[in-house]
Formats: sequence, structure tokens, C-alpha cells
Amino acid sequence: MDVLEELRKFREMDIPYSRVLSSMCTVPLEIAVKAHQMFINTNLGDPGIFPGTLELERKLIKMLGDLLHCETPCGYICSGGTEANIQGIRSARNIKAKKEPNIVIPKTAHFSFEKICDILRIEVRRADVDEAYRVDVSEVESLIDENTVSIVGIAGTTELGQIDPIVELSKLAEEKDIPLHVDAAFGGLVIPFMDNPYPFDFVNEGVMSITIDPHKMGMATIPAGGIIFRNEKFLKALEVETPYLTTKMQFTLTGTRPGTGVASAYAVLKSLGFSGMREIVKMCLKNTKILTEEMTQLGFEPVIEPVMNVVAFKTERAEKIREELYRRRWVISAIRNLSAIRFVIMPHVTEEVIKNFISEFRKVI
Ligand code: 0PR
Repeated sequence: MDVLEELRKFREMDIPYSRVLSSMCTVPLEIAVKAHQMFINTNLGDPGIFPGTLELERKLIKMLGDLLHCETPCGYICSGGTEANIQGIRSARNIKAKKEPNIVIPKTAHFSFEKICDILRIEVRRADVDEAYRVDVSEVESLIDENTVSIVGIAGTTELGQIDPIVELSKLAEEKDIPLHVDAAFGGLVIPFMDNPYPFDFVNEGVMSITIDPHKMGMATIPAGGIIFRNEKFLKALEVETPYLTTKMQFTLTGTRPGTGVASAYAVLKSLGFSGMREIVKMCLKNTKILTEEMTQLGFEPVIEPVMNVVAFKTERAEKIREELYRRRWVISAIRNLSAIRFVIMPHVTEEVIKNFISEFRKVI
């Protein structure tokens, strides 16, 4: 058998995005795929060989900085939200230089923080959330001590799409002189395009770093995560010497890294513009509303009123429903600790997809 034929067989075993209502990734825009192909053999691990790709990355970081209200953005395009979060926390830890460092994160933080604390040998303190699943700022305050090197707020929680009170967290961070890291891996490319966006970004003086992933709502090709720092100081805190490369220092976590994410993310933002992004976000929010109405009619109540294009519904049978749908090749997620089923309404989750899903869902319940 021809090897491509063989590959196709494996690929056909994968579930198409049109049956996936639980992913924060989506089908990349066509322009993103073209850009990806054009940069297929680039390696920003040795930027001296790829000065053009490096300059493109700088332009993209500047674009993201503009979006996030930062005049001196520094950062890079990485493998995803996990790496971006690692680098945000690692930078703060290096700057604060405490013997027994700890960080304070919301209980709703993504599981990447587990890995971070393991890798970086940092104690993690989890603050409780209020009834709307936003972190309780007074609890964050009570968990801070002289060894706290970073506070984390989330703009678009993984499970519910909720936004923490970043404004209040930032005030607290400034008062205590502790860097605030905002995990906007998902929300970073949603919130700015909503009506009356919540101020989650660098407009808050205490925010020092933000995770923002083009391979989620940025419709770029995988992998494309983003870490943006307020200024160079935070990037400098990550540098190691590179004795024989075309550049003397490297601040990234990985060595070899693709320029494909840079190119595809740039292509999307440049071709759509902020106005095009607004249209897509608007469509996702509309579709979220459609799904929520359908589910409500079927007797399911949302855990919170959806804030963005993520929505979860209470049910004791969450895992059973998920399993049965999966057997029928439909993918949703079940949140174990909340007894809820969860949906992420990405651009590929169209009205048509929702219609098809609901008709299958009726049979399952
Ligand atoms: N921060 C937040 C708020 C996230 O939601 C995620 C991932 C991360 C960080 C980590 O990002 P990377 O996975 O890029 O390292 N959120 C999704 C999740 O865990 C990722 C995902 C995407 C999961 C597609 C499933 C899927 O099909 O649910």
C-alpha cells in the first residue's frame, strides 16, 4: 500500500471537527494553512538563520500587544498555553527569587499549573471561587505571604469561560508588589472582540504577563501559543546563554521551535483584521445562545449564564451522556467535579452542527 494511502486510513479514524463540541481548537483558516506551509521548515530556535521569520514574530507580538493595551510588549509564539503559563510563572519566580516560592491561583485554573508547580518546584495555593465561579479576591489576599512570587487570574476559564476579577487582582498585586499573570489562553482572542469587553489586560498596572493562544480562538494552525510580557525585564529573567548559535541568548523554553505558528497567526489577524475577528466572535456568541436555548428547552440549566462561547449544563448523568454520545462519534466534555456537560462553541460549531447535534442528543437522553 502507498504510504499516503496508509496515512489517510489513520487520518480517517479521527473524528471530524463537525462532530466536536468540546475543543478549544478549531479548523484553521485557509490563509493560516497557506502561511503554515510557506514557513514549514523555519526554526526560530536559531533566529540568525531566519531573520525574516523573526521580524514577522516581532510584528505579531506588537499586534498582540496593541490588542492587549501594552506599548512595550515582549514575548514569543510557543507551543501552547501550557508553555506560555510555565514561562509567565518562571519569569516571575526568577525575578522575585525566593527560597521557598509559592503562587496563588484560582481553584478553576487549568491543569497546566499542576505541571508548572512540579517542574518549577513551586508551592501552589488554590483560592476558592464565588457562586459565579470567579476567584474570591479576599481569599487570594489571605493566601499571599512573603514568599509569593506570582498571582494568577484567568480570563476565560477552561470549564466555564468565566473571567476572574482581574481589576481587583491587579490592585492587590500592585499593593503587594507581586507580578500578576493572566491566563487568557482562550479568552485573549475572544474578550477584546466582545461588546463592552471586560478590562482583563495590561490596562491594569499589576498585570505583568498574559497567555494568549492563536491556536485556540485565533484560528491559527497548531502549535501556536503566546506569552506576552509587559516589558523586557520579564523576558530577560528567562535568558540562558547559547554559546555557538547565531544569537547569544535564548529566552524560550524549547530550543528548536517552528515559525509556522507565527506565520499562520499573523496571516489570520492581518487578513481578518480586528473587525473580522469581531464578526467571528459575534457568530460564536450567537451560536452559544442558540445551543443554550435548545438545551434549556430540553430541561438543562446552565451552571452560569455563558460569559463567552463556553457553556456547561448541570446533570448528574454527565459522564453517561458523554460516553453515549462518544459511542455515536459526537464529542462533548463532562466536568466531573461540577456534574455538568460542557460545550465550546468554536467557529466550526455552526448552526447546522448544533442542529445535527441536538437531534442526536435528544435520542441519547
Ligand atoms: N489555559 C487555559 C485557560 C486553557 O483552557 C488551556 C487549554 C491551557 C491554558 C493550556 O493550553 P494548551 O493545551 O495549548 O497547552 N484548554 C483546553 C483544555 O484543556 C485545550 C484543549 C484544546 C483541550 C482542544 C481539548 C481539545 O480538544 O480543555
